[in-house]
Amino acid sequence: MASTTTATRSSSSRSKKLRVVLIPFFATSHIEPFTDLAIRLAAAGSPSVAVEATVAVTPANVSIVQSLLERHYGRQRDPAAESTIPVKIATYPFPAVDGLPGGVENLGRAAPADSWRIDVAAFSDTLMRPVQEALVREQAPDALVTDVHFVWNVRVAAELGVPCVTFKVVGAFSSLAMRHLALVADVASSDPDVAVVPRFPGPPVRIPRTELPEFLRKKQEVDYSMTNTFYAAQAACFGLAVNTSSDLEQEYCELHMREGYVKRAYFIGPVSLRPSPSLDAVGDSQHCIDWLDSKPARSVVYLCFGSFAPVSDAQLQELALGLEASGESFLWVVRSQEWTPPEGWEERVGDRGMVVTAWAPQTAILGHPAVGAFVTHCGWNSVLETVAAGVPVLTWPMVFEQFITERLVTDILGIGQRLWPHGAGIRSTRHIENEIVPAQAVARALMAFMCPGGPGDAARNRVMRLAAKAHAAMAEGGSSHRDLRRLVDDLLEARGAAVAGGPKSVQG
Ligand SMILES: *[C@@H]1O[C@H](CO)[C@@H](O)[C@H](O)[C@H]1NC(C)=O
Ligand SMILES: CC(=O)N[C@H]1CO[C@H](CO)[C@@H](O)[C@@H]1O
Repeated sequence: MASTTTATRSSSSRSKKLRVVLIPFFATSHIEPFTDLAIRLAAAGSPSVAVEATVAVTPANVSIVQSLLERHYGRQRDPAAESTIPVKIATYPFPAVDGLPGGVENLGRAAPADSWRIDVAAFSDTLMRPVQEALVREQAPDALVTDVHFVWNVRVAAELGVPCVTFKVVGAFSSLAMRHLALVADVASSDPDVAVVPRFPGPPVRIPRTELPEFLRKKQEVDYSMTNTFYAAQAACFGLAVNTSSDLEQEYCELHMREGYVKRAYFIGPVSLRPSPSLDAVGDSQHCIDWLDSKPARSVVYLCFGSFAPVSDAQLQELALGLEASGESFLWVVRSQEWTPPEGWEERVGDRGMVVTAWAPQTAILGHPAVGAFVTHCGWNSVLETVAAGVPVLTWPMVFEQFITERLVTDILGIGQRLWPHGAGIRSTRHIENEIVPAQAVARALMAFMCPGGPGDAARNRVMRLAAKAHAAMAEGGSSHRDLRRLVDDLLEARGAAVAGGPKSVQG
């Protein structure tokens, strides 16, 4: 009986519903923000128009979406209750990729030597388009939100006559710096080993070539027609949404529209102001918080290098010794299951340090008064989270665009410092080129940063001001809140236009 009622209700209210399908790239750092966007779009619906969002993933990654939904809506045991949740999950098959074992569908799961295969698959029209297109046609949504990799979705959406929005999980500064480095002739740099981001607002951004993402390091060899296709797709689609706020990256946000890179732009970050999830008191999580509770305010250094960060055992060793030598208290998230600390280290460090090898509740940790600094790889999600929490950072970038984001954090926003100073040694996006940061350098950087009245305090003042702005942007009437509403309104209007005029003719 209950199910009949539900079915009738949903078919009769079809016209009053905005159905959005969201398709993230195969990495946890993309799947989570996409899921969060789905939740926020659903919440932005009104009594007259319900928004139903479906996150489309491959089977092996369903659990990532599922656990976020459970954290947000609570665990639903009863299927009838589950059907009332406005965010759904749809799956499509991950194609067979040469060299990847079956079931490996996530950057964090692939062996380091294989992760490029996931990237190649994601950009492949022949591998990916058929499975995603079939899914989109079957779902027949009113709007599509796609990750930047899947350029064909813009065309698929046009064929269906629905708007397609690109959602970027990396901030405006880094993504535009990469765009300019790829496509604008680099004339400013006199040093062949250092790139200067061309035609960029703000102070000059200089980056040693070893610190650039792989596709930019190969500038000589790479065929940029692919990159052009990529940006052409962004220009052709309905609009661009970015997980940032105009307060945080104003000049760079404005550049999108000023340069005509996109038709519409929505800056909807930085973080969701949802009540922080009740820690499901699973051992480690609660244990971290209890341990932090026992420490004085701003006395603990928190270290975490994200869900995909290849750190060698030799580096972990130096880091451990550096933490020991610094005398500071620390909470350290180590992803490697195999690594064991140096002989006698745990005893010597005692209660001053805590090592977590499982998932750590980062938002709750950053929000804890005992945390005084964050040693971060500058992944965009971590940057947003530390800004929202008002915690200053020591930067230790590793891969992708993280070295670029570091410049925003240290040189533009001034909310932290490099852990390993400029000129101290070679840092690289290629694992094998990286020099090992020695223990003494780690100890020295932590002690200087944590010293009262030192650079850490100055950075804290700035990040606390940004935190206040971030919260204001997300609150009712703030810029990010308004942008999210505008996105929903624009999609509704586009749907209205499509219904009135029939599917748009396909261009190009
Ligand atoms: C934006 O990033 C923050 C920080 O990681 C994350 O909590 C939030 O879910 C993201 N929001 C969206 C809509 O992507
Ligand atoms: C099989 C596979 O790749 N699944 C992964 C999806 O992502 C989560 C989070 O990184 C992994 O735990 C799964 O193993």
